[in-house]
Amino acid sequence: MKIYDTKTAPTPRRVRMFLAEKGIDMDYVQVDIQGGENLSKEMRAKNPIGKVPILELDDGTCISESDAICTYFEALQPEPFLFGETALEKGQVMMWQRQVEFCLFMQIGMCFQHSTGYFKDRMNPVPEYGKEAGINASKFLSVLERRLGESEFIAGDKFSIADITTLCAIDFARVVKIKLSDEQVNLARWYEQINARKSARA
Ligand SMILES: N[C@@H](CCC(=O)N[C@@H](CS)C(=O)NCC(=O)O)C(=O)O
Repeated sequence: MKIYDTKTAPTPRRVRMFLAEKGIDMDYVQVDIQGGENLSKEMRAKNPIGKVPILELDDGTCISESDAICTYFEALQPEPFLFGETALEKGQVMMWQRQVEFCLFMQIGMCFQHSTGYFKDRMNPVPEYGKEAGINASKFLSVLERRLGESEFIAGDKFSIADITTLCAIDFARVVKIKLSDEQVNLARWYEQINARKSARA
C-alpha cells in the first residue's frame, strides 16, 4: 500500500496528518506537481483528474480524494474516531468538514492558483477571481473565530478531521498572505493547540 503525495501541497498534508493521528505507517511516493508529473498518463490512470493524494492498494486499486482516503482508513481502524463516534458527532464533524472545505480550504486554493499563476501551464488564472476567493476565505475565518469562542474544537468538544482540514488550510494561506488577525484570539488559542500535536509535523 502506498500514497502518492506532494510534501509541499496542502491536500496531501491532510491525509498525512490524519494517518499520523491514527498511528498508521505509510509508504509515501513524492510526485512533482509543479513539474506536472501528476498529469502523466500513468498518474491519470490512477486518478483521472490528475491530482494528489492517491492511495494505491497492494492489488493496484486506487482511491483518490483526501476525504475518501481518510474515510477508508477510518473504516479500517475506527479509533481514535476522527469522523465522530455517535450519530450526532458524525453529523457535526461532516457539517464542519464540508464548510471548512468549501468556504476556506477551496477558497484559499483558488486564491493561490488564480493570483500566483503557479499552474498557468494547465489552467487560465483569473486574478480577480483569485482576489475574491481570498476575501471569501478571510470572511470564513470570522465564522470560525465565533465558533471557537463557544467550542474547544471546530466540530465540538473532540478533535476531528475538521481540525486537520482547518489547520492545513490556515498554514497554506500564508502563501497568499492570508493570516489570522490580532483580534482572532479564539482562532489563535485553537491554532496553538492543534499545531502542537505531533501529527502537525507529518
Ligand atoms: N479534492 C481533492 C483535491 C486534490 C488537489 O487539488 N490536489 C492538488 C494538490 S493540493 C493537486 O494535485 N494539484 C495538481 C494540479 O492541479 O495539477 C482532494 O481532496 O484530494
